[in-house]
Amino acid sequence: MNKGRRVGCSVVTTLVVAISFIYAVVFMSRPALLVNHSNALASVRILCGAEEMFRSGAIKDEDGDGIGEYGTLQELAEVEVYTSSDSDTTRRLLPEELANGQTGGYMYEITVPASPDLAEEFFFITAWPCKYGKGSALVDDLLAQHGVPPFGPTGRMTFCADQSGKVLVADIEGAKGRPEDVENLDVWMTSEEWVFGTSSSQRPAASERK
Ligand SMILES: [Ca+2]
Repeated sequence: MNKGRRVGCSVVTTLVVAISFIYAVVFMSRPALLVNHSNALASVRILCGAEEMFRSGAIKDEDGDGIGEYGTLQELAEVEVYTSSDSDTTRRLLPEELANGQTGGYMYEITVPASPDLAEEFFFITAWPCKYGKGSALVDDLLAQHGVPPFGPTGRMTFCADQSGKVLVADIEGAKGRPEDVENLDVWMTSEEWVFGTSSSQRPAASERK
């Protein structure tokens, strides 16, 4: 009788642990993924601003026409700026991890046309999750504290932006964004639509989104 009760208690304890783990994975992890998404959106915006600074400063002007070209991530990463107008101290234009193309569970890539004429007008940024899914970054954080490699996804959404400065967001199963993909209005939302949850029927027409 006692043995049966102990077995019963063991089963209940196992169930409680399992339910707690599932709860942690499904619910508590969401804020962690939201943090990754939020950081990725902010980082794409930082890169858009860095591109405008890079171009307006004509840091790269391969055709020598006085009009700057947009830069790749590596070119942006090499730029140093003064910390203030009356200081000789400089810092990198981009945070080091972002300059390396991977931070906060996301990877980053900037594409610039090879032709200087076109590189004066166009760039394309994309950020995509290192590991796609809807699960837990929080659990990975906890495991990492005990030296266990991460196993869970780091993000769900892919982000894109171009010289317009508008950031588009979509769940494309972890793929990196491509310029030809962002034409698909059924998939991509503007960052404002994504953040505020605007329904597709309220989306602006294609011409207004460009
Ligand atoms: Ca030029």
